[in-house]
Amino acid sequence: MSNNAETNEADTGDLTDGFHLLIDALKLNDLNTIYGVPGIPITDFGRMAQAEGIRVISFRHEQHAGNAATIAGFLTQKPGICLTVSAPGFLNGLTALANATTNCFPMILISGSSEREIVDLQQGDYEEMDQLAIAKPLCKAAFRVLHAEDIGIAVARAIRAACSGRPGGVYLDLPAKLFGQTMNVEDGAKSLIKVADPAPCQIPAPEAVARALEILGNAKRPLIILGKGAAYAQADDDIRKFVEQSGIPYLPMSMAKGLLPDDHVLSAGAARSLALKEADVVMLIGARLNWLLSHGKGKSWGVEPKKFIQIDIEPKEMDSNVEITAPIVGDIASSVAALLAQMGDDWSTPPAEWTGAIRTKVETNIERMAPKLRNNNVPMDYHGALGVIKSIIKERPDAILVNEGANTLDFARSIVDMYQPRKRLDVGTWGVMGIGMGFAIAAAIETGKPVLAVEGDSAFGFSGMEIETICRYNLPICVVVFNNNGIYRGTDTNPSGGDDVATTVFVKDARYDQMMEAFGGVGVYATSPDELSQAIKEAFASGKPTLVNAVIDENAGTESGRIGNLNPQSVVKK
Ligand code: OXT
Ligand code: ADP
Ligand code: MG
Repeated sequence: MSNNAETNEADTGDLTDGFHLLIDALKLNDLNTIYGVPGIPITDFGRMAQAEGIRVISFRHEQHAGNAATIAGFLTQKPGICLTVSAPGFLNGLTALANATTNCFPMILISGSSEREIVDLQQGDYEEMDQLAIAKPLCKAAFRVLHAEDIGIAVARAIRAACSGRPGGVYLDLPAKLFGQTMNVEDGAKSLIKVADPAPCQIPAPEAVARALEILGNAKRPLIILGKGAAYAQADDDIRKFVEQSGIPYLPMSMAKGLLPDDHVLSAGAARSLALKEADVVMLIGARLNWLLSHGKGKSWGVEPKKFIQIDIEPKEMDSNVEITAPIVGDIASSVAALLAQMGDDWSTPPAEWTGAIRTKVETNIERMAPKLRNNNVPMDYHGALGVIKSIIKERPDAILVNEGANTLDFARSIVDMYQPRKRLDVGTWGVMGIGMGFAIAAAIETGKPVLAVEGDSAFGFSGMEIETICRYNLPICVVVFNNNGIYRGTDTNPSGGDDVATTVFVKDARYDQMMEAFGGVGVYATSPDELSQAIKEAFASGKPTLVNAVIDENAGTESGRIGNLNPQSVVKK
């Protein structure tokens, strides 16, 4: 650390220091919100950032601050900033950093760290850890800054790494000593960089676009799959235009729901199995052929070989699971614009037999589900509870839906229609529990819209303490906990017959609503769909932090929701 004399001089304006250079570098790049947890060595940095007009949102645990930064990145295309203390705080933020990278969202984890000289000699410094080495494999890029004059460059590199190409997480390691280092104000200002064009367009090759259109145009049963990369790209109008002009049915991945409204005539969302099985040409736009799409092969893809077209900014994504016959490597906005430009007036929409078959299946599935959604059972089942949430989102399509759990997630995905882009935020590529409150907080802060977080009771438990954060910042968030007394179901029993409860079961009829009241928010105990509906509507109208404990039949769920098939089976019979 530099001495007090230098720090005082920094206040007079002759000198600046690491604290202020970092603040100025972030502000210069329009990064005006920080999500974090204070402590040594970044407490004063948080205070100074707040004093300088940055919004600093303090969490109860770094993982949720990190999740908030991650989803801020998805919503805004600017890297979300998470600030943590050294070693344990840094590690708490790491799950979110890795999750950001996995989901291709831009995020920067800035962590204070202990002194290099002591850490490198392993002499047992306060919170000693070689953080840079640990972060490296979990992010797109990791940088350590040792000199105040390099802060500008480091922030610029972090922004570029997070946003350009395939977006992802970046780690910035700032040893405590850096913050107090001083330099002349003018030189300091000159050392900062306003990043020009942080996510440069990647224009696809015209022949790649022509190849794709040729295959798509000749398909008998074409299908477009829209992924969260398409939602991230913010090319909403062109994507809609391309789908509509092509006349091709589309399947939205979970976080791409609402890119076109889910009740769009070309949506194949409610005919998922049929669409995947029967399509002969599949065009992926910002979606990977990972586990969520059964790697593009196997029984859910039917027997006939398919041709794949893929638009992705990451060339290495092509042929990762199956052959991609027509890769379009480029950013989605440029690629879709190029497709539209090259489509020509002679484009013929797919055979009515195909679009008709999809439509019929969609209508059958919707009709089959409709009566279940209208039930007013007590205790509620998933359909009854989500039926009212479906209606509420239809009335408030601008509201943001955060969703996690197993059954709570899977039922909500298929039941609750979305009407606008980037309004559904969920567990993403990893199926990770714990994103709930962090995502909800950032969604409220970044968009100013009402947020509805529909949470399994287990899922909620991962970030539940952050309802204090929600109350502290008085955010318009309504959390609905689907309380079925456990993970998947509340009915499991201990197979040994012993006194401990089953591994998946929680305290019966826990009152999550009272947790919210403890922090001054509104708590509601809802046993019927009508009560649930009323509680959410009141929360939206008042904008007050609310938690609705929605009592769900503990028998209603299934093991792992829709992905029970992923559980390994034992061959040992006991
Ligand atoms: O076409 P068909 O006929 O097949 O029908 C499909 C659609 O066409 C149709 N559909 C519709 N019908 C009518 N109307 C409409 N509008 C409509 N829309 C669609 O419905 C069906 C189904 O459609 P869907 O869902 O699109 O299709 P499908 O086949 O399911 O899609 C496949 C997938 C893979 C794309 C999809 O299932 C998917 O996206 N799945 C994601 C699953 C996921 O990520 N799950 C979370 C992880 S589970 C587990 O790991 C959990 N853990 C462990 C754990 C985790 N995850 N993380 C950490 C940090 N620690 C531990 C835990 C602890 S879950 C969990 C907690 C669970 O307990 P909770 O209390 O929180 O939750 P409850 O279960 O509620 O108790
Ligand atoms: P989903 O889970 O919805 O299927 P994925 O996260 O698997 O979506 O895939 C998103 C893909 O989108 C990633 O391969 C990523 O490289 C890509 N991507 C993200 N942003 C862009 C963009 N602006 N242009 C092109 N591709 C993008
Ligand atoms: Mg549950």
